[in-house]
Amino acid sequence: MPFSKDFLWGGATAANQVEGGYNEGGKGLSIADMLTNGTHSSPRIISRADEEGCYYPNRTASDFYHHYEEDIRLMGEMGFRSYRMSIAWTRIFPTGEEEEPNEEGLAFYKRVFAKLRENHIEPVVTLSHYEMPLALTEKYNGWADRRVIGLFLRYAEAVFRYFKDDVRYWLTFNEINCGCLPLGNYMSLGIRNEGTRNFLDQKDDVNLRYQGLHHQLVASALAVKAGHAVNPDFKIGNMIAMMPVYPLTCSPQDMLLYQKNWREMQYYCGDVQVRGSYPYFAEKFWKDNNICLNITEEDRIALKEGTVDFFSFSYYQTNCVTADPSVGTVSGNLLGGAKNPYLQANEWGWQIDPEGLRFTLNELYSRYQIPLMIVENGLGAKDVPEADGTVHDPYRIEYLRQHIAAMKEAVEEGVDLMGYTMWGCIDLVSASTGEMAKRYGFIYVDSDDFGNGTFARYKKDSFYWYQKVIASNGADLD
Ligand code: BGP
Repeated sequence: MPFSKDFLWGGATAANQVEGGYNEGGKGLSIADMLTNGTHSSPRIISRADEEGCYYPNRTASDFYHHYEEDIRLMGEMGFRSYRMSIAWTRIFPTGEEEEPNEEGLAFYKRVFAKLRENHIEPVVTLSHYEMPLALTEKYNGWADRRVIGLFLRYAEAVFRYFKDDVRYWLTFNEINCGCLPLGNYMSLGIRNEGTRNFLDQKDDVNLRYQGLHHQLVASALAVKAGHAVNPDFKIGNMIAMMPVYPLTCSPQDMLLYQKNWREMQYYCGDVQVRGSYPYFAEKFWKDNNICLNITEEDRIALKEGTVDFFSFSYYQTNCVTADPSVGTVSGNLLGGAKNPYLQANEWGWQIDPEGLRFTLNELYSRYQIPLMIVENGLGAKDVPEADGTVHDPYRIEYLRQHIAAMKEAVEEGVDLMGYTMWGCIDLVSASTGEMAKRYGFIYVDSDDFGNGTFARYKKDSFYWYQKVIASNGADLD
């Protein structure tokens, strides 16, 4: 078998999309708590005040906060060896500026980690997954302000110390390269420029955004260093949204566009986090885009000293790039692109491409030569439960089967892959649309887009399928 016997098979979620309990246990408001629900055709609204007639789905989410024991037991039943989750910064430092951490928040995660241990599941913990304290957005305009680096470190060090013996695998920022896109202003960087309301169409100050991203990259590096000082056995990774593109044709123009996209979207952040400095093409990129960054000597040292132990990424789909403006477009995770005539898309227009995962694994491994981990991959679909709660989801099984088969090929080719955590292992709120109806889980949660339902959990067909995959260590994909 290509997979090692300790391969980290599992699932992934994020606090803001699964926990709920947004005002319990001393938790402060996060930026995700201020997002209304939307759909594929009507965007989420970023709203400072609670607006009449609006629903804020992340506040209730899947109510993991009250169901974590049952949820982890179900993960254990599937045979999970790992569970990628995030800690909500606002449960530990409600406004981000308290001197001492919130004991109740620490205690909640302590119970979660104990339950995981009981079920022989290794936590893989993201420090920041799209939910910084709202207070930091309001006071500092999020990561635009350098002072947020220190506040983040205070939080990171508190959880590193407190969970020193509970967690071994950490990720710093979820999809940090989301800051390379205007969409990343609010969701990833907590920046809300005057006049922004529409989540998909934000006011953008490109210079401020890249400065904010620089602050995050420095904070990530400082956190890696701080984590290793707390426990030298910690394995700390980065997390990149892989949004691979192909040239639509073999025209040299398309080929150059393809290379430009890989540099600016896929490699810009990873190069800093793995190699410890900005890549050679950054200077020209900044110049072309009128970006003038404040990078101090201390920043450069921090980046050098805080390189990651492993490289983790999300992968859902691929797109094409072309110099021909008449070609039709499709959506994608964070970024859409030109339609690929060889691929089918899901209901939200994301093009399904298992071979692209094999390609991506090889590209990343040949560039970085450090262990890789796939920490998000999965299919969002509208599941229709039977009267007794059973869900037949052959489409999900097929998607996962093909992606795991592609991953296996890459491992056979020599890629060093540590693990695979399927995204949204339990149904949760979609980040892009705020819908519950865009379901990813092996476990169905009885709740609709407005939080109506019993929140009872049901096993889908894919639950039993994944159980077999893990038990056979990836040999049985039928
Ligand atoms: C990634 C995010 C996740 C998750 C996933 C699926 O970009 O890291 O938080 O939500 O995409 O996207 P969506 O929820 O929009 O379907």
